[in-house]
Amino acid sequence: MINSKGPKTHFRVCNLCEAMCGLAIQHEGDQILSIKGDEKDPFSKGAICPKGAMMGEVYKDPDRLRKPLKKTSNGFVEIGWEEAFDEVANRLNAIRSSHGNNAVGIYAGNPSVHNYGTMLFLGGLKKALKTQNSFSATSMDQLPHHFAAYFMFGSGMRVPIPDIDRTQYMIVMGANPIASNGSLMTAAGVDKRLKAIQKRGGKYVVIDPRKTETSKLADQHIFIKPATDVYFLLAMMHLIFKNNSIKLGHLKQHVQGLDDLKNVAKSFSPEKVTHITGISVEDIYQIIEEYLATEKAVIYGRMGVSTQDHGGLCHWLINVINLLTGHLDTIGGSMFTNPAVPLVRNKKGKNSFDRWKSRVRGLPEFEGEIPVSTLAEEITTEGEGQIKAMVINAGNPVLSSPNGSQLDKALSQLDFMVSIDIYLNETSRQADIILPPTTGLEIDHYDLVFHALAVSNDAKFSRALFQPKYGQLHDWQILKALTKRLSKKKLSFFYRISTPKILLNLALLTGPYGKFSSVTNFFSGLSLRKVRKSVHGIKLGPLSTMFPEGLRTSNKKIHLAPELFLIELEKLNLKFKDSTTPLAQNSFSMIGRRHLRSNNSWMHNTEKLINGKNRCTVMINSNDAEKLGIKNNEEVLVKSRVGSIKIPSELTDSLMPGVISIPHGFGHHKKGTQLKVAEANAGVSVNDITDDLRIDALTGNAAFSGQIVEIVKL
Ligand SMILES: Nc1nc2c(c(=O)[nH]1)N[C@H]1C(S)=C(S)[C@@H](COP(=O)(O)OP(=O)(O)OC[C@H]3O[C@@H](n4cnc5c(=O)[nH]c(N)nc54)[C@H](O)[C@@H]3O)O[C@H]1N2
Ligand SMILES: Nc1nc2c(c(=O)[nH]1)N[C@H]1C(S)=C(S)[C@@H](COP(=O)(O)OP(=O)(O)OC[C@H]3O[C@@H](n4cnc5c(=O)[nH]c(N)nc54)[C@H](O)[C@@H]3O)O[C@H]1N2
Ligand code: SF4
Ligand SMILES: [Mo]
Repeated sequence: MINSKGPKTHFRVCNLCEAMCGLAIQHEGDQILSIKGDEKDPFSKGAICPKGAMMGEVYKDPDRLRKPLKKTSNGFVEIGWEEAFDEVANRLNAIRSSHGNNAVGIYAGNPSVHNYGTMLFLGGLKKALKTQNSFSATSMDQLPHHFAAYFMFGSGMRVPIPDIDRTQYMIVMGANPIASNGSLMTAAGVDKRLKAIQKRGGKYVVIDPRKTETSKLADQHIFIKPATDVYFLLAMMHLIFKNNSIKLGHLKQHVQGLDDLKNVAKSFSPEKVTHITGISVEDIYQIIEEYLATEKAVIYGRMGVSTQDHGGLCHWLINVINLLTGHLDTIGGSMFTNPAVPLVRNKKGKNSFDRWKSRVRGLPEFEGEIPVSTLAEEITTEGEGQIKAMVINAGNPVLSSPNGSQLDKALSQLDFMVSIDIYLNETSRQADIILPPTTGLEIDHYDLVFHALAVSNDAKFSRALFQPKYGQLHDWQILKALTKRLSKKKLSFFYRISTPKILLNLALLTGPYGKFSSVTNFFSGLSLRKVRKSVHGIKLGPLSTMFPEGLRTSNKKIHLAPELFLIELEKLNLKFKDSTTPLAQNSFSMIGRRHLRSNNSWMHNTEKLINGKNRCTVMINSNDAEKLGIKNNEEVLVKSRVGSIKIPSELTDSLMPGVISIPHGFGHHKKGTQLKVAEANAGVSVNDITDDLRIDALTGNAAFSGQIVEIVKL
């Protein structure tokens, strides 16, 4: 609550990315005077990045929507909330009655997981919709992590996190935490944490096709050809078995499938994989020797090894290698969190794989969702179960999903679309109704997801700094209002009275730190009241050993060699040649990149953040550019099967020869949006050339990295 008498400091956590930085916000009334890192936050210790400092800009942004919009023949007009909810419910219910439940699809974008209200109330809406056509950003992001966790440990949320604060040797593959601030490794101030490894005499090594911000500070950087990590990991496993370096430690009695693993890596010696990966035999031996010789060591793989052809195999192999060598569930290795609100429930989860398939391409469902790469075809392919309407929650898939321009066209063909979004942007412009929630400084917050993916166990609750104006509603209130209107069953009394705070309190009380006393019949321990009182956050302790108790497989064993993974590996084995055909001179393998001053597709509206140099460029290795006669900052055409974009070049020596890099989230020039992004910063969308047919065959995850594209000098 704000009190306008004199400056005050409000403490909260930044929910823009995964890092969970504590913020200290000085304000007078609703004037923000400064936003700094909260030095007293025991987790983030004062860390902040330029995005967190811009939360006030998002709050004030005049382009942000405050009232529901309805599309008319004269463009969008403001309408009241009740009218908007009724219109959405009537249209969706009519479509469901004539075409069935699957005719309504739902997509949840990235900010959904950064909002506890959405996390607690989106499930209800999905249940009410009863559709098999549920999509999210997960299947163009971290799906392989969940997939490997589900098949190996029995729960998709039992995802191992690198114990960065205690490790002595960290292999970073396909992640650039110094720009991204870390992912599936919530670690505010990650730069300091990486430097601390070096200060205590350890090392960190980066394996990446680009010498990134993270690589530049590393002890060693090794180039790898995009999407060939699986071969490097197989070579590691090959040597582990060959040298008999298996150390199962406390997990010895709790694994199955060790014998099945023995043979799989036989044909992948370092000598055999060197050409395909571009990593020298010496480098492969050196990395493996150092990793094996260090007691506290860990392999950490992220985006670059997730969104590529073999993302599923990569994350499985990373877990397997960490485990076989005594680096899983051990201090300084890859560990598991014990958050105050557990996402892994006590009982073994229900079967969550292949209960249905996507209609057109036949891809299996995983944890209730089908891959987002199939969304456009599910809308445009006629037949029973065709998607006729979409609910899009906090997502901008026109810019973020592969072959975004195809999806843009598909969305325009829908009978009805509703977006729950704070902007009229590239995706929501296709909606018939836009429902704009509060965001950022206007919401209470508790990181349900990222406490569960953090490098230590902590709890922190943030109160809203500003109360909603203009009759705005929170995300959860919008979701609840829609659920009430769309549910065919009578909703329980508890659901009707529940709020995020009630649910959070209950989850904390029944969680591992909330104690129930059978004497007093009362809960003691951690409650929402206690967490709220500690405005800087509460430390609950370091990561600790979780297995075998933490296993959720039915036989309480770790499944080292799940059948699906072995079958996929066998296919890889059959295709494997230890050489690659050289690419034509103007063909390149494409990767992405993130910049500290941008956040996927939607913070480009914050002028102060994005101003300055145009960051939407195609980076090309200087020698490659010279061969093609391309100069720095020259507009070139980049072409793929699905389309082409014109984009300025940025010559660099930081890219591996034969590789180009283009960031995603740009392309803000589309007609019909209400954004003020300056022309110079609007850029183009790389996802107009990424191919929706390129997926990781095992998981269905989008394969952005390693797509072959052509560069044409104009
Ligand atoms: N080529 C390529 N494509 C990629 C990636 C890549 O590396 N390369 N990365 C992928 C990854 S990892 C991800 S996570 C996806 C992201 O994909 P998306 O989630 O589809 O895209 P975002 O850019 O995060 O868009 C978020 C949307 O939510 C809205 N929003 C912001 N805050 C709120 C809020 O509080 N409430 C509501 N209701 N809406 C809000 C924004 O206005 C915006 O429209 O992109 C993926 N796409
Ligand atoms: N500033 C900023 N921070 C963000 C975001 C943002 O847009 N901007 N987005 C947030 C989101 S949604 C996510 S998911 C996280 C992602 O966080 P990270 O996982 O750290 O993702 P990236 O920064 O994209 O780093 C991926 C790295 O993989 C490398 N790479 C690409 N292909 C390959 C390959 O085939 N093999 C190997 N070994 N490496 C490869 C790239 O060069 C790049 O350095 O970041 C989050 N944080
Ligand atoms: S690193 Fe992430 S959590 Fe920290 S201030 Fe920046 S955007 Fe916010
Ligand atoms: Mo992401």
